[in-house]
Amino acid sequence: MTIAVTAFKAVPDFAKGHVKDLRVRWALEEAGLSYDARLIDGADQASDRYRRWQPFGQVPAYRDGEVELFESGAIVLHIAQRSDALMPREAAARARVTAWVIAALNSIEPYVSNVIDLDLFHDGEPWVEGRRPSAMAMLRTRLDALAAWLGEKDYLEDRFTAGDLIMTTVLRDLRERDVMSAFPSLDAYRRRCEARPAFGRALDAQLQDFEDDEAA
Ligand SMILES: N[C@@H](CCC(=O)N[C@@H](CS)C(=O)NCC(=O)O)C(=O)O
Repeated sequence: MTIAVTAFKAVPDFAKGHVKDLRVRWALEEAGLSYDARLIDGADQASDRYRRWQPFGQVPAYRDGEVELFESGAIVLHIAQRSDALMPREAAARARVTAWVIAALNSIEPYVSNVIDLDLFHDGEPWVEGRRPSAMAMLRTRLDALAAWLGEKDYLEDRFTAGDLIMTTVLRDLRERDVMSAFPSLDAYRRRCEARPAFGRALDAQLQDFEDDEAA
């Protein structure tokens, strides 16, 4: 059975290249697995049929011959468990990949999202001025710790894994915001991971689907 991944037909420009199906597309590209992108719109999101696949109506959802899944982290871990390209074979090393996937989603992403939320969705609202300094301070604390862990290493562990894949997608959501200039090693890490050919193919595929929809 061909692997299916859901993605949006259309999004605002600021979201292009940042929609979370990118994580799954990237993992599949690293693993050398082909897939069909199932493009959905608002009506699909709200439908009972789609909610049975993705309870929150979000993208991505994923299906292969074995499982039906939602949550990008769970999907990427599922793919990683089947691919040496994303996870080593040794049990202790595999457990650490899981830890880094969860760290990216649970210990870094909420603080990135707080700042993105203020800048993209509440820009100019009067309360933002009071909230932004503490959101930035918390984000910087987490990025400091991440940079300290990374040190001189190329990757979070001793090779590229699904943990780096998810962490990169979290960090790139900061886009070129000033905060990243204070963390040159993290910025270089993000760029190193984004330079992987599999990332390029995944990004191109997401952007191409939006272009095709606009041309239709
Ligand atoms: N925790 C979910 C989050 C998925 C998510 O936020 N998807 C966004 C697109 S990047 C979405 O579908 N937004 C529309 C909505 O929430 O209704 C995951 O990682 O899969």
